[in-house]
Amino acid sequence: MNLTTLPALTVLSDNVTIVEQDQVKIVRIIHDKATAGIALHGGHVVSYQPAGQQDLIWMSDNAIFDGKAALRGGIPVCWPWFGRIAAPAHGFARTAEWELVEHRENEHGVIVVLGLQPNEATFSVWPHQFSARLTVEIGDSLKVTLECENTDTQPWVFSGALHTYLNVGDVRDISMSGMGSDYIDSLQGGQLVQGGETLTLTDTIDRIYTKPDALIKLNDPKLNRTLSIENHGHNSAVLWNPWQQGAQSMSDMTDDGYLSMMCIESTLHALRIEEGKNLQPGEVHQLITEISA
Ligand code: TA6
Repeated sequence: MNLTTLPALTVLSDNVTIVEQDQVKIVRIIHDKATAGIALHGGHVVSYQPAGQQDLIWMSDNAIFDGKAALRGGIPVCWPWFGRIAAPAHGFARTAEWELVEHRENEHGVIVVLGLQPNEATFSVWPHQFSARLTVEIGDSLKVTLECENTDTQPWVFSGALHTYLNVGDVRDISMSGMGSDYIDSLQGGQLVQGGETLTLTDTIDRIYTKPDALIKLNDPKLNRTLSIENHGHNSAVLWNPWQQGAQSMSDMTDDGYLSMMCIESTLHALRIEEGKNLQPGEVHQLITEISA
């Protein structure tokens, strides 16, 4: 996503400005190392472009920036659950309004921290006290840390994902490794399957890899680069591409949008809401993804 042409609404520092795409405010970072954008709507990274590279992050040409819908593309923050095990799908964090908490910069890059606190809307779908922080480190790599703290007096359970849409030259040409061989196939009713160690694609995929390495690699011959995706605090890696039929069914994706994206997600997966990770009062969990070319 090209953010450089948007006029600055607020200048926060030499490297950090606030811009607006339709109804969505975006923290824009322009630094010698990289340009990037993080929407306050959803705490959603919409772009990360290291100097001299094409964007590592894919955004749909038809993404809806109305300040209500979840953005199609970028890094949706799925929390406090992943998937359709409760409503709304993928939790409320990706459609909530996050607050800019702080920004810092030096010659190595910029760090932006957003925060999300409970309110009436979150409480109506998930009656728990929490504090969430999203730390986005922009430099030679993009590191995103979702930290959630149980500020309640009772334990609660959660799941989630950093649902990264990676920008690729042609999804039919890429190969991936490091996701392991065992996966739950969401397209086959949750069947457990054992696949190969390297993956190439010819059709739609929606898989929860249950024993991924910390480092997943995506080789992209068309863009002549290899992406590294290093995840922590997860229990699985979800790989998703809707392919043509899926893209056609989504109003916020162009029919051929699936060709230039691949989702590799740092995921804390749970089959049922009550099977999520338990967090005691005062306890903190970090879910991390770090992406570089
Ligand atoms: O992470 C994969 C997935 O859960 C798929 O099942 C697919 O539906 C995708 O996320 C997108 O979900 P969304 O709610 O953003 O349309």
